[in-house]
Amino acid sequence: REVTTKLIVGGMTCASCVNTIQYSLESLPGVEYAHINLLTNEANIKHDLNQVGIRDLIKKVEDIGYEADLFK
Ligand code: 9UX
Repeated sequence: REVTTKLIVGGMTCASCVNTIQYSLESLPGVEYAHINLLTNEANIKHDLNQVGIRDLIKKVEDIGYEADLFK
């Protein structure tokens, strides 16, 4: 099931952070794209819930040194 999840990402300081996070998320099987906005700290991620869940997305961002929470 394809869904788009919005996360709030903390700890991004420069454009390279955006690229790092985008690349890491898009390397996960089941992630179609990760679009990240440095100014709003939002990440919009289209993914297949059967392959990668919201917890997996958050864990990936945290594993590479940033903070992430589900946008509410
Ligand atoms: Mo930019 Mo981000 O120099 O971790 S890559 S701050």
